Amino acid sequence: MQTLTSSQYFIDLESKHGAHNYHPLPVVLARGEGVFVWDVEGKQYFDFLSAYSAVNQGHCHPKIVAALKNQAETLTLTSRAFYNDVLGEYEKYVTDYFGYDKVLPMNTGVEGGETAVKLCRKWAYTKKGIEENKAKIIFVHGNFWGRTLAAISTSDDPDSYGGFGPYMPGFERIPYNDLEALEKALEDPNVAGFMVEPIQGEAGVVVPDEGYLSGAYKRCKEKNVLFIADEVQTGIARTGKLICCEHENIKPDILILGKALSGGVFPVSAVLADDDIMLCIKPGEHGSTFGGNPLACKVAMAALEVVKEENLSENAQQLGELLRAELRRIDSPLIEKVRGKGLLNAIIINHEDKDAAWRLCLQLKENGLLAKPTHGDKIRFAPPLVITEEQLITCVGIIDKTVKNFK
Ligand code: IF1
Repeated sequence: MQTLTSSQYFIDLESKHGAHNYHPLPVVLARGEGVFVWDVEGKQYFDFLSAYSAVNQGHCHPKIVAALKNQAETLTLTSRAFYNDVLGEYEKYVTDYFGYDKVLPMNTGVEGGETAVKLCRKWAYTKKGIEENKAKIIFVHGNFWGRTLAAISTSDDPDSYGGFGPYMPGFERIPYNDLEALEKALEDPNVAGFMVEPIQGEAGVVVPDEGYLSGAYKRCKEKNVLFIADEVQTGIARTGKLICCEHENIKPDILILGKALSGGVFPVSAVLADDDIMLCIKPGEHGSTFGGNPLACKVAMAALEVVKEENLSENAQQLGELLRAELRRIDSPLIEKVRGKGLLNAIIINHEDKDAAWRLCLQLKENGLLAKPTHGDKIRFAPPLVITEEQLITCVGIIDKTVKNFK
């Protein structure tokens, strides 16, 4: 009888005891450091997914792990029933860092989105004077902001919303990257907010036209509608700026952060806004057990310090340009398009076999690079922002070789 490889052992365990709500690439990871991860058989890989842009600072960054360890031995959770000596320090740090009056700390990205939606509705009724329960928030086709019932109620992806109805009312969807469609939607006086990813991650790294974000922001301001930026995936230096909206010099009315806010060490998300919006939520109207816990706060401050100390935005900007240029030089009909900003990139695969992107990822894995397709024919290439030019060139070599040998 063939002995089980330890990878197969772990895959079988998950299949037997875990919900089947994912279809992972068949690799079992046991260790991560910087741009590298190792599987249980000890094979090393370049991580070109970065846990969907949660480990921008690289796996197990020593400074962030040290902050976690330190606080873990001191005070991990007080709940918000009491004060503690970390939350206020973090709130000052993160609001200064991003330039807002206030932060509402949460845990996961989707909780950040839910918080932003509630805040927008609250502002609509208490400040804009929209009739109670009539507030509308505009989303765009192809959006993805998580798996809660509100998040899937705005989705046009059957895999996301199918079989989970009934859906939450008060949401409208318009085409992405279409200012005319937004203008038309904004004619409705009950519109309170427009929530958008500056680059659509899950949809396959869809980059809107230059000027779309600033045009959308301007139109929202003209109609006293809140511009809500979901920067859970594009934020924290991923696209070559601290937040992606910076590429068009706009400051979102509500900014949602998650993922790399903690460097992938702990679930940390945040909603930032100025007082006229944030103070619409009163004591007891929103929160969460772990929201703003001392452990999360210390980890997030360390993760944000690393972004500045290691110039991760600049690195993402420069190496992103290099990566796209090098990918575009690969001479293969398999690569139909290369797109992205900073180190959030994707290639679109051109092949009659609908599983080509998946099979290419399996071969990339064999060649020591981990990536995963999104929406069938797109493969996201998003390494940790600490990658060096030399490592990036090595990875381009792996991608080139794999594409050239692909059957
Ligand atoms: C999974 C996708 C990416 C996000 C944006 C909010 C959230 C996400 C722009 C919610 C989360 C994650 C979810 C994760 C895989 C990953 C993902 F493929 F699911 F769609 F990145 F594209 N806004 N995206 O991308 O944050 O609640 O997950 O912390 O496995 O579902 P979360």
